[in-house]
Amino acid sequence: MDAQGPVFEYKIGLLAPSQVGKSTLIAGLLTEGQRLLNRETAVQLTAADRPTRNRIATTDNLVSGALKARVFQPRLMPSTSDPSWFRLLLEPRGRDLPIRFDILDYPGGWLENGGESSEHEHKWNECEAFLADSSVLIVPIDSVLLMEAGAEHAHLLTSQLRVFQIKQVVLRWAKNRRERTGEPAMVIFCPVKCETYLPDSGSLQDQSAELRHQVVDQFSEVLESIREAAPHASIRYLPIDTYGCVELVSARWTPHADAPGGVILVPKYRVRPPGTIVRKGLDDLISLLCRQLVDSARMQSEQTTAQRQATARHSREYADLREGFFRDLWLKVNGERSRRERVADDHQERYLEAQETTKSLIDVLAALAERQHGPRLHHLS
Ligand SMILES: Nc1nc2c(ncn2[C@@H]2O[C@H](COP(=O)(O)OP(=O)(O)O)[C@@H](O)[C@H]2O)c(=O)[nH]1
Ligand SMILES: [Mg+2]
Repeated sequence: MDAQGPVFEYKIGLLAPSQVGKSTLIAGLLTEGQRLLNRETAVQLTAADRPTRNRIATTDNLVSGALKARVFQPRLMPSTSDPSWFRLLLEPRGRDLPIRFDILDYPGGWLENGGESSEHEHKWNECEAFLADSSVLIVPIDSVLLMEAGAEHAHLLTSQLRVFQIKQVVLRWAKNRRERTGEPAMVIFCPVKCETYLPDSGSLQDQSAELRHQVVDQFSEVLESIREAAPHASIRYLPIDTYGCVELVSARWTPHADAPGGVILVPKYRVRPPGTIVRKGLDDLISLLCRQLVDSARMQSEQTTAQRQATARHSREYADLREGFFRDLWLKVNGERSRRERVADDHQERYLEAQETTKSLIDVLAALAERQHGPRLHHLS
């Protein structure tokens, strides 16, 4: 908290190798967040700075344009080349009470092998520190890879999903969280590119159970590590379509020198007319994040309120303290008594401010809690 009012800040980390859909997911999060929150609830979501606004606009234009032109290629988005921080503000309407969350995007290749140069390695170390310190970890998972690998290539899945690398980061995060049990701790497993497998995106077949089974199977050791190292952490499963209006036509294994096993799975899509984005699951992701972060802000604010209440009581007692006739007279004459009273008034005011903040956050939580989540969200612990 500072002089301009309370600012609550949280970190959100994404964990996925390259080309899974991290950058698209972040851009979709703000676009969808604005649509959802501006319509439904007592809070609004905005980009906190210009770089965030610009990056989201670029991604949104690129994706919408390609879909309108019906040219959807799997490698449409330019690869992320540097770490970038997306800063979003969640604000209760009409109140100066911003909750800021920073989302880190980085080249997925760094998670795979730490980068190719010492400069990359240095930057990746910074990213790892951010990830370890995040309140929430989102793990986007390539559904096409999980579902279309086929028996012949099934043995490549674990290495292509980079399960080991993800487990390393998650372990460090979990140990960190265990030391700070008063802070939020949540991991969300988000299969992406799952338009073809879930019936609510227009797919004729329902393979949602199989998709979930595959995720739990492939990431079972990661799940175990979290439960062991940070038992208080919540684990959620939430499949997401960032496009929704595309359909998988085929997926073929093609030679690729850098990939584990020397091959990658290349999907081909068809755009469903009229080519407008129908995002799925992102609304639940936003609700999850908002509730988790507002709830943490509430806990933090309650602590501050309690501390300030104690301070206010203490300074009031000191201001009212009688120290004997002559001493009291002296305190009055030299202005010390009124100085103590001013301090006590000041502390009382700061206490009331914190109490007001807590109350506002509780109101926001109540508003957020009214929204029911969709059928895609599941608890994994
Ligand atoms: N079908 C489908 N493709 C997606 C989805 N999200 C991302 N993609 C594709 O995956 C590619 C990689 O996405 P990107 O966000 O750049 O991944 P990053 O490397 O993890 O940041 C993009 O070019 C998109 O074509 C999705 O929800 N559905
Ligand atoms: Mg990227």
